Amino acid sequence: MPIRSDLRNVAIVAHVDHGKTTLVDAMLWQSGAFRVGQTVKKRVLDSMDLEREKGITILAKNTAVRHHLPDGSTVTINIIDTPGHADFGGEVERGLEMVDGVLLLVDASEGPLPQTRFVLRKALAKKLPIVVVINKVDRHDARIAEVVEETYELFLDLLDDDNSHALDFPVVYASAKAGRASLTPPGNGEMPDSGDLAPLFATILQHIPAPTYVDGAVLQAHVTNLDASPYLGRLALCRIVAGTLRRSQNVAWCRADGTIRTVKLTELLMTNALDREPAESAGPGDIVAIAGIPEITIGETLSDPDDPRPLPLITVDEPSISMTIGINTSPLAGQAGKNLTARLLKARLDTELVGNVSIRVFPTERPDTWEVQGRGELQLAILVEMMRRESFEMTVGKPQVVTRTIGGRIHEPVERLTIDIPEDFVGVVTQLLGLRRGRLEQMVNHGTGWVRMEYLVPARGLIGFRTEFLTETRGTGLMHHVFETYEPWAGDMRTRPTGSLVADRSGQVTSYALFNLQERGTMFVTPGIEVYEGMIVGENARAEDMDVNPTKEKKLSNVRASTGEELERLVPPRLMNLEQALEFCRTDECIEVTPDAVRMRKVVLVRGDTCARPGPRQDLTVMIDNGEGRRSRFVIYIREVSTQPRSRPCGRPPIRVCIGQDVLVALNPSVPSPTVGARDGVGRR
Ligand SMILES: Nc1nc2c(ncn2[C@@H]2O[C@H](COP(=O)(O)OP(=O)(O)OP(=O)(O)O)[C@@H](O)[C@H]2O)c(=O)[nH]1
Ligand SMILES: [Mg+2]
Repeated sequence: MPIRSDLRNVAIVAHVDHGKTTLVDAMLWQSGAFRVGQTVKKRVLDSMDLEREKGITILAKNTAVRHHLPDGSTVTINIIDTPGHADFGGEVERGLEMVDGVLLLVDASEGPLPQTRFVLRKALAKKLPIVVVINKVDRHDARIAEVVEETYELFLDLLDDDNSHALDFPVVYASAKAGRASLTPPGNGEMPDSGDLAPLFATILQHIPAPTYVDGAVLQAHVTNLDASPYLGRLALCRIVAGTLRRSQNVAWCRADGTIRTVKLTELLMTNALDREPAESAGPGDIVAIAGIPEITIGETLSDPDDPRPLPLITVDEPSISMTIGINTSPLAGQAGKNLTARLLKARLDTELVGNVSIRVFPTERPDTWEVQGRGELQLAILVEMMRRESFEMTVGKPQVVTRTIGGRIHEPVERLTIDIPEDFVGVVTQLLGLRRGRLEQMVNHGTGWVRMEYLVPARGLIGFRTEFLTETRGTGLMHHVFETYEPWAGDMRTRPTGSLVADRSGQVTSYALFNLQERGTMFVTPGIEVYEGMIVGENARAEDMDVNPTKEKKLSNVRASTGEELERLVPPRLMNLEQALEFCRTDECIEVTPDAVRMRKVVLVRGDTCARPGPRQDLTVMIDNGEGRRSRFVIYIREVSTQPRSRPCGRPPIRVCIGQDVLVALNPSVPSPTVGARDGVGRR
């Protein structure tokens, strides 16, 4: 078969922060993409605002470097930079569709971590050749030989007999930051012996195969990513699998739903460093961007109109976390954002679906709320954050795991969690994870005072775990997790041990009220801000919720007193960002997100002591009194309602309710306790 010896397509994959984007920078510099002295931002491919803010890659991006060989010829290397965070794993899976080999980066100090395992598994499943790059060899705590050993072990763990040849992977040692690489291991913390990345380029050319093709084959181009240009509209990024694609050509657009239409391309672009440049034609193996088909989506194929041959659609792992996104229903709605209606919200979620293959959107019982499923909390939080910046206002529900019924039993997602902590904290962390039904898989003591533990934990247990983990390890612990498998429902699990302080009226927070309330727990609000009934203003030190009045004013009297002392003693509030709020809230709580505020609130805001009239599938919040004055708030969702005639004057039929996921309680109105009072405002006595 003929090959495109002037071309290589390679993806860079790794765990988060192991230096992928930095390595792409170094490769661009070395190949002369920038002028000497030109100011180029660090991690130039992380071009989105949120990416620069958070310092992580969110979307996979491609670039092309021209590598000059000693004989004067040039090889184009298309590089796909992928995100390392587990929540964006869908981007990696898609990126692998475009390439013929991968660079697997491993941090010389941290070694392989959960996402290294995930991406390696995906690359091996596609039978892609792998070049291992041990990066950051300059780190003072580098342990190069051990990390190479651990990488071999990871390969052994993931390989089966028929692909054991993948063990012969080449290893390159690099410092992406310094733009240097070598084929022999440098000393720990020292620089690679070569002054530049030449050994890395040589290894890529030698080990990553050039694309092959069949002469005269029918055109097949696979759409693997989308982008937009202000002038050309939607761009589809395609890998040409076979044949030749020409500018302004008519192609058969083989759609995801099976239909085929002939369309005319308006533009054909090829990447050069950071720019896309117009091209006349592109051949097999090339990665191109095309314009002219506004509704094209990922996974579709462009083919020959006379003989269309669609390629298989791209499949990625199923989502494991879901949350609801609906219009803002709080009393303060409409004050900050411009996009408020359900129609706009739905349209925005639909656009997200087009470019983001790893999320799903489903309708709920409410016409103004949708269930959005994704890979993890961060992915969903980023979506909400982006919408917020586009002037949307929303109500966001607590993240939940996506369960599945397998063989008649409910199964839940389980994550592989890797933790690095100082030895002293092994006890507390074991205890924390025990409560969350974690199973210890492996524990390694590096002998440096740090311990690495590997757990399998139900994903449910990790929602809200990070804050507690950081508190318990005094901020020193590191944790990473990635989806592993589905397992039978593990049973009940303890969630947040504390209750909420809930505002019982609307108004402005006063420092006088806060001064009295701060003894009860941690406050989330500062004096002067607007609150409403049902809004969460703090965390109660006790387990139950408490209604409080944060707007109380000091009674004025004729006696002069200094208030200065009180102001000084006001404890600074804990101001929560979106991710912290998502971790904090419980099932009967949700979050109001507007362009300028994140407020936590109860799902049902107004408390009324009314009798419940259960309608079909109606959620309600009840207060259950334990008889000693302690009241707990539950959200109940009615699974079954008896159809008995209403004989009693109160007309309360016995209802079977399901609290949370799996506790079934029969509430019989003839039994005086527990007292049930609904907060949903229906069915007044
Ligand atoms: N000491 C040292 N630091 C490095 C090296 N390469 C990258 N870093 C640092 O590692 C951090 C993460 O680098 P990135 O390039 O953003 O990592 P990434 O793999 O692209 O991260 P994600 O895309 O978020 O997964 C940055 O602070 C870099 O400066 C290296 O060779 N040596
Ligand atoms: Mg990156």
